[in-house]
Amino acid sequence: SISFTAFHRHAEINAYLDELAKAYASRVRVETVGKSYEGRDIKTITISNGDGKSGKNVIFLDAGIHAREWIAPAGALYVIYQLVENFIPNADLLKNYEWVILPVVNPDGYEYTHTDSRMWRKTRKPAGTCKGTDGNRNFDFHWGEVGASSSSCADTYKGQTAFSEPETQIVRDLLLGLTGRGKFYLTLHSYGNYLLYPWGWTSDLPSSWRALDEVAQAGAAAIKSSTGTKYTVGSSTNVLYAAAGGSDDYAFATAKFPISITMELPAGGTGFNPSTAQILPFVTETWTGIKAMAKVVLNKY
Ligand code: 0X9
Ligand code: ZN
Repeated sequence: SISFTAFHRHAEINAYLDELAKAYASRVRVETVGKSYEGRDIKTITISNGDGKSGKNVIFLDAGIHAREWIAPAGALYVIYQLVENFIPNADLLKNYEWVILPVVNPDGYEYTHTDSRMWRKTRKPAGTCKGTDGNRNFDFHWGEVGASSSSCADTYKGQTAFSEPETQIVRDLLLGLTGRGKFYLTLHSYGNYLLYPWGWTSDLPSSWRALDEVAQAGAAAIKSSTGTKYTVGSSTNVLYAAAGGSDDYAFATAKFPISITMELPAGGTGFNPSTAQILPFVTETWTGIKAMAKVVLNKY
């Protein structure tokens, strides 16, 4: 098991996934899907109900593309913990769906925020005079058109090319591999209590925006009634800002996930650094919202 009273290092997170793969071999598969720039193993966990049926629809969840947003990987771990170690009450969520979860997209940056610089956001690959690319500006959909910097020293650096980073290539390949089966892409960030859907690159709404809005509103309503926490729902551009090259737009437009949502978890009054006492309440209410969104998706697709 894993605790929700501390933020865990990347090696501990990978060890937890491997432990689950051993202990729950019939329902869990852990794969090393590639390596980060600095050579860390990037792992996914695929969770099923163990009925042996293949080709089910998929919910794909990732977190930690932004290094300093520590509550996001914690939220992904809580989803894993619930679906695997608390399977019976959550069995409906796995009846016709598999969940593929990548809890730390950017382990080099995540580790760097633990060892050197708490507010680091980007990957760690050298680029020009500075290090690191904003993974959420590096996807090849309207790449670099808006809300992204061309300066390698900026926090929102778009990268030397689209998909210049091994970490975004890994997410790209996972998403494209799920085209057709992939119905819900959810990417966890912090902070600000937002449930955001495409587009992030234009203020126009996609033609299917009502379906996106229905899912996001269900998440916000469930959280509101559980803890009173308010989430703002809308398109990324319209409720936050325009920023192209995000994983959410790519999953929606290119990998054809019909539902694609960015969830910005709460700050806890301390921005990217909630206290360890806030981890469990935050991830618990996040899970309430994720379950509500997943239920809409699995009834719809
Ligand atoms: O700017 C971002 O990448 C996200 N906010 S954060 O504070 N976590 O950095 C929002 C991304 C919304 N999606 C797109 N703009 N595509
Ligand atoms: Zn972020």
